[in-house]
Amino acid sequence: MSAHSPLIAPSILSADFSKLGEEIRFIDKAGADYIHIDVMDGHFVPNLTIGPAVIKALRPHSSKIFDVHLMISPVDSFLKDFADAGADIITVHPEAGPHLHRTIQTIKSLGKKAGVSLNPGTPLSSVVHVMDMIDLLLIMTVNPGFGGQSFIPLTDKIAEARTMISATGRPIDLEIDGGITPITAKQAVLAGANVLVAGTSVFKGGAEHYTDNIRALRGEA
Ligand code: S6P
Ligand code: MG
Repeated sequence: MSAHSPLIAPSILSADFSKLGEEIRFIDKAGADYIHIDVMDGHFVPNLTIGPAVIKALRPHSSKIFDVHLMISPVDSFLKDFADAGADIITVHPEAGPHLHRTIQTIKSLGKKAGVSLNPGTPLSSVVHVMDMIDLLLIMTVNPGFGGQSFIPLTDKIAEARTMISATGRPIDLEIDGGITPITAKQAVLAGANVLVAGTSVFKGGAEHYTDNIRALRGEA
């Protein structure tokens, strides 16, 4: 593994939902660093997925970091439910509530790591005043809602985000989500990403391919 080898966060949106516990055990064993869980409400994004009860049921299946990406609005009233369910990192979008700073304060007060996710059209300026609080900055490289979309090459935005993170001197993850393949993974890492979310590219081919798929995203294939 090279010094610049990224952490891989498989998105279970592309897993077989009829056996999610088993799928999580497989990706844990295959070398996943974080387990990325996409929560959608059919309102903030045009799709519905899973909620805290499912996350709670999945928690015993892996001790890896549960990286919970909330695409729901309003988000504040659900933060405690996701913390109690076993999320380790809780990521919100700035548009998901009226007071981003307060939302992050709440996540931290629940003892969880806080992330902020920026849609392709949402500027980095949205997070300038919370950089001293967050643990993860998620740059979306698709418009959220569905797996399997094509990577939007926002490499300048990723590089600028890396500069902002370096300026803080804090260990903030720079995570990229959407359309990550071995090719786009390389572009994202070169631009400064250190965590890659991938659904389609991790789960393709079934469980016997998960280890190789993850290795390919790390640039090890
Ligand atoms: C994209 C979704 C993302 C997910 C996604 C990535 O709409 O909202 O947040 O993490 O599952 O999937 P893929 O197939 O692009 O790797
Ligand atoms: Mg996601």
